[in-house]
Amino acid sequence: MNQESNRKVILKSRPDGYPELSNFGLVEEPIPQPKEGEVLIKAIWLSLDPYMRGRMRDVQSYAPPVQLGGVIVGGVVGRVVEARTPAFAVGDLVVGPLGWQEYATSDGRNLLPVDPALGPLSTAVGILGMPGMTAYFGLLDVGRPNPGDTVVVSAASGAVGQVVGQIARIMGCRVIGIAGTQEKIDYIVKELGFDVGINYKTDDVRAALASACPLGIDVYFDNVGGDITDAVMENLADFSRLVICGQISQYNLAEPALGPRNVRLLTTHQARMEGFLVFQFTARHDEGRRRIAGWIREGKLKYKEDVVDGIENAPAAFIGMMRGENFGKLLVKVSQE
Ligand code: NAP
Ligand code: FER
Repeated sequence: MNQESNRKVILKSRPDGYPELSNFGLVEEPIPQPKEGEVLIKAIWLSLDPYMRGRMRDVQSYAPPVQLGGVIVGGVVGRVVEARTPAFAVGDLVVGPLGWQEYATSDGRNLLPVDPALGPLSTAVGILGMPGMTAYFGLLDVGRPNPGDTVVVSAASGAVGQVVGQIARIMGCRVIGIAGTQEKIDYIVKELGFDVGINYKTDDVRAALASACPLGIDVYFDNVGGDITDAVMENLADFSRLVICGQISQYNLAEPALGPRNVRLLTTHQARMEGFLVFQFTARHDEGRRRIAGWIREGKLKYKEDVVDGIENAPAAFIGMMRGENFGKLLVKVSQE
């Protein structure tokens, strides 16, 4: 590779349904020069996350869409390689929304320091970063599990789901995970200690939930939506909490699917359904990070990462995640630490 260039992945066209390689472009440009007051950062780890699919649509949500020809958004752990501000020094490790590229400049306002003592650098965009905070605050603050509760989580082996299930176990809950392959089911049950795993591609999810949750489901942490969520709603306990974290089964549909079709069951069970964004808890992320790092140190919490090498492979890896091909937190290793 030519060390004097910056390779970046841009949005060439907006996906119609599932994203395809032709929606992405790889361009090579000179490394950007930091202005006075800015730093230049060399990316080490790029996080690939489902929310990026939403930003590829021409729709305003909590954030604006990626422009055609623009670099795709993404969280990055990197190292400061040039500093034109006293606020940073060359060698500093930082995390921020720097996008799918090898180098980026920043005025520092969107950067946070990374403490390498808390864990490997990659965890700053994984279990100690956005997905870990999503699991921690979504489960504890929105789901409010009590000891002895039955907790169900979908996309259970993924970046968020694997953490949700393990924290629920730490809180003294029974945990049922739903995932898409036997290998993922074996992992969450045998390695992570989930009580039951349900393979939604081969099992009858309704029947499996009814048999695994005879007293009903107290907390559902929803990462997927669609028919899995309908099946959960048919097995609720009274006063249950449905945490709407994500709806990945809907992200690649040209038209949204009908549903949920049984909202009346929220009335029957006096249940509460609540959406949340990880950012609403930003002021408390240090608390989440400290507790998660503590559980990892005590051996109570494990995490699995799925690493792809090279920025040029980010599009294929992202497309794969939308099809369930990732196994754990999906990361791109952009350069050596
Ligand atoms: P992930 O679980 O590591 O990867 C996505 C997984 O979703 C895939 O591996 C696949 O696993 C599953 N999946 C894909 N298509 C599916 C379908 N049609 N039906 C059922 N499962 C499907 O991703 P993540 O980063 O942890 O994100 C999980 C969810 O959390 C996403 O919905 C995401 O949007 C949401 N999220 C929300 C927030 C927030 O602030 N609210 C923050 C972060 C993430 P299987 O093989 O098991 O199908
Ligand atoms: C995500 C899915 C959806 C996410 C954010 C959203 C931060 C927000 C969607 C919207 O505002 O429409 O994984 O992660």
